[in-house]
Amino acid sequence: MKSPSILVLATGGTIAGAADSATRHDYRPGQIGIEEFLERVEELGIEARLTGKQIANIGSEDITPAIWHDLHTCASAALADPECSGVVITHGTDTVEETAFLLDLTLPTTKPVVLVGAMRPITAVGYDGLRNFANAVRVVSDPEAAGRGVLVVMGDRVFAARDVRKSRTRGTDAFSGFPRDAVGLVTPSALDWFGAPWRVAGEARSPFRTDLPDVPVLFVHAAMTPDYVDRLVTRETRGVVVCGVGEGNMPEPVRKRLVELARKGLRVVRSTRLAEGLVDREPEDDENGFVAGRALGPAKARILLQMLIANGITDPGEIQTAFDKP
Ligand code: DAS
Repeated sequence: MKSPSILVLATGGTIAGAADSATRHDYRPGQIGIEEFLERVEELGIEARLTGKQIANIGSEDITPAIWHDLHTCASAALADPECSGVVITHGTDTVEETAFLLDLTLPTTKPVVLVGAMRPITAVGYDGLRNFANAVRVVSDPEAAGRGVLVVMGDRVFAARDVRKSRTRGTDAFSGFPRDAVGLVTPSALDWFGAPWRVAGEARSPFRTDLPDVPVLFVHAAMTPDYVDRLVTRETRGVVVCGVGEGNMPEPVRKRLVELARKGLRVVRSTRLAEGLVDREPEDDENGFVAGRALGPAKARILLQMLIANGITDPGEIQTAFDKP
């Protein structure tokens, strides 16, 4: 059987990061290029044809819509190429969930696309990047991976883009998922899926856009006053994601201010600052003109709201339908 042909798009992060010593805490992300990385991978004896392309070499805290555009363009071309089996994207772990979710919304699901990173730089004792990468190749090589949307592989676990979240600052088990935890378990030689593919339709959920509107996140805390809203919302702002307390709650004066703005056309999505849990619709949302973020945390809720507004979807009911979709 012909070995799979995989495009590897590199963006930097700790998986390509290095320090001056094996035991120092501080290091620099994005220090080696994709060619050098793939030379190291070659020593693993992976049975796949890997072609590398450097898209960026940054810490993922510096990711931009321009980088998302390049990733989307290259991944789309690869997915349309009959010779290509799928795409692996190397990425910093800090914002990998945002890039994965954005691509999950905007790429077709006909072939696997997997994002992968590392929690420890190349020079560190116990570098996890090569194992995570070998696992990612194992996932992309599996025909059963198609139809599961964009995936993230970290710490021998496979997560769906919509569920995945970086939930710890350190350690190789830094990722979790909500509402589903891992959808598969992987090692370089074994892969087990929990359940059947769920995105069988194949087409992208949303056209890709780079002209994303200003949609800030309002982090709610005790003793918050409405002037926080006024400092955040400018004339250009089209939506606000409320990173609320509990089930998307906020102080009454803040709610009142947001209702005034919602009546003038600002789109308001309620999410939660908690690590897990649904934010469901409440009867007042109709009256307020608000949208419930459901299972999406604030970072992903922001991306979905931006993508919807950029594509001309501004009716709160239609926005709610997009948030309700699993
Ligand atoms: N520096 C961070 C980043 O690039 C951390 C990481 O990759 O783990 O996201």
